[in-house]
Amino acid sequence: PPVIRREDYKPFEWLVPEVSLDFDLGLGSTRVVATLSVAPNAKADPSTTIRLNGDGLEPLAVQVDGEIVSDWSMDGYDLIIPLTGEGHELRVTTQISPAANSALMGLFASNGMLCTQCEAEGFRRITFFPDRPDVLSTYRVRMSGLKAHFPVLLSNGNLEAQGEGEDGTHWAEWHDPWPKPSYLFALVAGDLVANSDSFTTMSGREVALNIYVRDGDLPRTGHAMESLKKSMRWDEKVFGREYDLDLFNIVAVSDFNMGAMENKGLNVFNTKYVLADPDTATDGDFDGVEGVIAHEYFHNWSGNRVTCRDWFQLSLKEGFTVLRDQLFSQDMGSEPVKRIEDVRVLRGAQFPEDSGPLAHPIRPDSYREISNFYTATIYNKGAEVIRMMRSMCGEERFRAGTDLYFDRHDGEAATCEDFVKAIEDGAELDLEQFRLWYSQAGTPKVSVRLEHDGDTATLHLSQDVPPTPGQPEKQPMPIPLRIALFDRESGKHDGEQLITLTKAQDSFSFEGFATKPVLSINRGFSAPVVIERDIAQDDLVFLAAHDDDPFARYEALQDLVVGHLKDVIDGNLDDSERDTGRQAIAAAISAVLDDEHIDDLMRGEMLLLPSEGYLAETMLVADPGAIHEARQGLRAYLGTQLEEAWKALHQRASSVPFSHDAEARGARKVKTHALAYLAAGDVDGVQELAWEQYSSADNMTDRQGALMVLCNLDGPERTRALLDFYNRYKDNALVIDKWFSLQSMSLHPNAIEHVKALADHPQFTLKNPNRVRSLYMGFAVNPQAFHDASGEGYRMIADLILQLDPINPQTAARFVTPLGRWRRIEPKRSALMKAELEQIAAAGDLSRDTSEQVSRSLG
Ligand code: BAL
Ligand code: ZN
Repeated sequence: PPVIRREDYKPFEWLVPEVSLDFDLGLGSTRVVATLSVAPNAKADPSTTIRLNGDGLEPLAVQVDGEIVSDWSMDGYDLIIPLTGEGHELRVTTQISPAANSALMGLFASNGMLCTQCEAEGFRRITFFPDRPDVLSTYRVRMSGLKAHFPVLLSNGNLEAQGEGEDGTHWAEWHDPWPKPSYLFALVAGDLVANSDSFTTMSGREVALNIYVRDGDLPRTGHAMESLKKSMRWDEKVFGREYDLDLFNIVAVSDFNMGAMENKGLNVFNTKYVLADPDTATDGDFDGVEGVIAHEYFHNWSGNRVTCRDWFQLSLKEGFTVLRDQLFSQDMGSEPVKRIEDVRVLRGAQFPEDSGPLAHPIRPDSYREISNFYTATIYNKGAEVIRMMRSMCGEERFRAGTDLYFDRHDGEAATCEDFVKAIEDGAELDLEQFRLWYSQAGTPKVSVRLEHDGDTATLHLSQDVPPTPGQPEKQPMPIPLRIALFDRESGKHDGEQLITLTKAQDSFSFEGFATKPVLSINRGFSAPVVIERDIAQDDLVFLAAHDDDPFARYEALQDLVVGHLKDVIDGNLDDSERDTGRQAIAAAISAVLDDEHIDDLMRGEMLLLPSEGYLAETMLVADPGAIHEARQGLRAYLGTQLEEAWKALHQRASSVPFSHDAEARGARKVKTHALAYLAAGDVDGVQELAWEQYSSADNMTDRQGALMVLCNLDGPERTRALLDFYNRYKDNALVIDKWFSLQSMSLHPNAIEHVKALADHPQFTLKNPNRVRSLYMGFAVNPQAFHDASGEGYRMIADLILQLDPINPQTAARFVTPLGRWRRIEPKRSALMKAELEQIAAAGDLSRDTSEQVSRSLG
């Protein structure tokens, strides 16, 4: 497939101010008549033809200004129509088969309903169109279909007319007054019911809100509706953004590649991010719904009113919107806990991406298939980059910058550079060097050394931005670091400072320290970098107990554990040194358990050991077997060493009655952590305790937590609980997804066999992305099973990719990433991983999605 380059951008030769679409709907066959008003674009080179993108379409009829024409031609899948003069009206008829659309891009069928997904390039699977985000049009949509099959007919904007047709059909006409790119078009037709509510905007306008779901799901939509209203209010208060239509619709669909989609006035959601009640959704699921509802709603300004000029600018809307949803969730719940969770996601998904073969800048320079660039880098690192700007100028000035950005570019298709310039002008912040964060890939490493002499403490910093594919040499970046220097005696500091490292190396001196202070650095994770600090274990213990920045405190404990486990894995410790290290960790964890100044939500974060993936990421070449053994060894030690404390914690937490408040949520979080430690230590009676938690649970958080623990064990309670869970929830697809993933993520020694058997389960299907991810993503992130020394785990993922690619290439390509880590894995496993990638590459007939990821991974 050809490479598309950012530097080749040219505006489209034609404007398309108005589009009218007429759909004759059917699951097996839908006829689409698209009418486009076009006019030459004065800002582009003149052209005597117009290129309309298509993907697998055949033009059944082409009309120009009302006349059938036949001088059109096809260039690959694109339709080329000769055009002269000024304005024209083009009309093209196509016929598509939604039921046959297993890729779930364009118009597809899901459980008898029809639904669209157009971002990034799905609209061209519906009709011929200049399918690029810088072509903005107003849309008028007419659809008709059998009323019995499709009682609800929805599209973007406002419903303008509806009526009954012949032979049991009915029709509806929608009009969206806001010009938009084709990727924001949406249509839904199905048998749906709505949770309806309303919201009064800050200027007093009444907006009707509807969340459409299948009949039985209505009772699980309350949390999504509350989240929507909170998001609308928050965006007014914090960013000054008011909603701009009289109607906001959300539709939940069970077959969906993404989490959700921000189509103008008609968001389409994966059911996973809409449906929640305490019996079927965990606290984490509730947070997921709130965060994704907010994210899609916030896109109405950051994405829809101001959209992207081209797909290289994807982070313009995604990075900014992720930051906005993160800030929202921080305000709705616990700020430090949300920050820790967000950093965990960044480190778990983005850092490995940035240090592997798929590394790319947040504004990429080239791609073959844009679907492959909906990445943690574009989204999560993109958010971190904008968060740094906000930290450097403060909230108020940042708001002045975003106000200017929205004012300046409202109704436009903008670039990342436009955003940076608006922040620069509005917030009065010099971002000249900072622009490197947009162009350079790779996670900077910052080496830190604190020196003390007389009454001066000197901080020596150096940075290294590692080479990444296509970028062998890097320039130093501005790295804003929030720091504090603690007095060892008092446990206090004289205030936090923000220093910015702009050079490869620099030193910063601080006066007035009679004794060497303890350095707390990158507080709040102020920069998305790896800190390599030369720090004594005692100082980490001090910070883990005393740091007043919750993130830095969490980080100190993590670093303490990482340092110890790396020493164990490298064989640096004799038995007694290992015991000393373990004891220091146990003491630090014990202090966390006893600390009355932190709540249970935060305690839960502090009790989580760094993941095996994160540990692997800290090593140049990782041995997954050794990492697993060392980490499990420590968990078992902590389980037995602190047995009484875990039991006491479990008992205390179990006495807190169910509610959604922070105390009860915190209690649920630490309860399962306590159970998991007791299970790791294999203490007497743990299976019974887990069964007790499972069977007495009055909510999914406790039930799933207990089942997760039981899944790792081998005993009758495991089988009993899995069977009970299945029978209890067999009609709820989202909960059955949990049942699949708990087993595929399990530490059970037979996890591979279990996954193979589950692939043949009657409820498993490759057609539903949630189900595929629940079984196989769970497996791919299960280090023990995926990295089984036999290579069987790698083969299973490779086989899956080949089987799934013809069905759903976008989802299949996502599974290449875990195999792409081969260069960073010990030689034996590495060779097995690479061989699987080569096997896939040799298969031929791969989708553009999968072939791009495989060739980058091998390249
Ligand atoms: N725009 C694709 C889905 C999302 O990021 O909201
Ligand atoms: Zn988004």
